[in-house]
Amino acid sequence: MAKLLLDTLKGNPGDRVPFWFMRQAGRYLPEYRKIRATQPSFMDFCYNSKEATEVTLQPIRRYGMDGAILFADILVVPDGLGQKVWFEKGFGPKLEPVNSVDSFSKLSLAAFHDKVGAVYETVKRLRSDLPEDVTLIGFAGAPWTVATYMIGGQGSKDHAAARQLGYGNPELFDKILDLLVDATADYLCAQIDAGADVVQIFDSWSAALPEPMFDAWVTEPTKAIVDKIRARHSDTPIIGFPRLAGAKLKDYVKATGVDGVSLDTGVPLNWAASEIDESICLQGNMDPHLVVSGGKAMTNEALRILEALKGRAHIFNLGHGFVPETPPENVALLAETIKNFRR
Ligand code: 1CP
Repeated sequence: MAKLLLDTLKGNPGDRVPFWFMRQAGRYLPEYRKIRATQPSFMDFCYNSKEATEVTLQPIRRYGMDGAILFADILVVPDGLGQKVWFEKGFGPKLEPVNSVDSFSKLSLAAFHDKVGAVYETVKRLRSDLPEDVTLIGFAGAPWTVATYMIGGQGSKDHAAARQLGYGNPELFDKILDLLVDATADYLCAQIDAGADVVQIFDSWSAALPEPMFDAWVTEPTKAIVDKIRARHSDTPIIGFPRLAGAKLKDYVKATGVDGVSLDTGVPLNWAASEIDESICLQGNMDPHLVVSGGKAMTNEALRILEALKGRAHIFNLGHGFVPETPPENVALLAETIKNFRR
């Protein structure tokens, strides 16, 4: 059976614009919160294949998205490398920082696939449980974004610890990025082997890096991952998401060789449509906060986005993930609006 989202990424769009939403599985859904409450910790939840499969399917049952994104987290990769990772209630992720030769020396690829194997099992289950026309999206964080957590030991606004290590100890910093390139490429290839149709690489914190650092820390590691995946799975489309990259987006797309690019909310669509090669599928880019208020303001904005990219290969999505306070009925109205639009 045809998969509209996968076909659109491969350059064969249909008469409807396919859609999925970042964080479509998550706290805005009561059925997600119910399962979340039964899990001892967030990392345990990511490695519980049965429940991870269930929460991946929940939004598809409600809204009929064209794509299902695997439920897991970008911090599964450092965990697989042997770094201690945990989530604190009301705070977010915490990691034992990797910021010295000594702490780096404890990381290794040796046990990686064993440690994260439950994620591959989730992908296999999804492959058999998903409706045949739904595209299964695997994902990982890009090395720079994952490194900001690994080095800082937690989320931060300015990623000071990672930037300062990158400037102050480039040798160690490059070793961290190189290890992440290898681990992430292997991890994504294993998701494809298990049944993922498409993979997305999230570089959520690529904003405001100086140009040479953006090239070295964002673009080059992503290109290395794309090349490694292509060598083993030449047919699997790859979506890049260099969030808030601004004008650097254009060169990122060219240099990395991604098949699709996810646009954050601030990217002007006319600019993207004219500056990014037509062979590249554009994904995005509704403001997730507009789905909190909903109504005509939301549906008009959805139609503006759909019209602006009419004629292009386009996957409708948000510019970033749903926030927890999103009313589920607004998501239903948004999904209907997109499904009823003809390109
Ligand atoms: O307890 C909970 O339910 C916590 C909420 C949550 C969820 C639902 C977290 C914690 N992670 C996830 C799942 C998740 N994370 C998915 C699953 C699929 C889906 O989109 O439905 C994906 C793709 C991610 C990716 C992810 N995790 C990113 C990249 C995308 C983005 O949002 O920018 C990042 C940065 C993370 C780190 C993360 N995970 C969770 C938190 C609270 C954070 C920290 C965010 C921060 O530093 O501000």
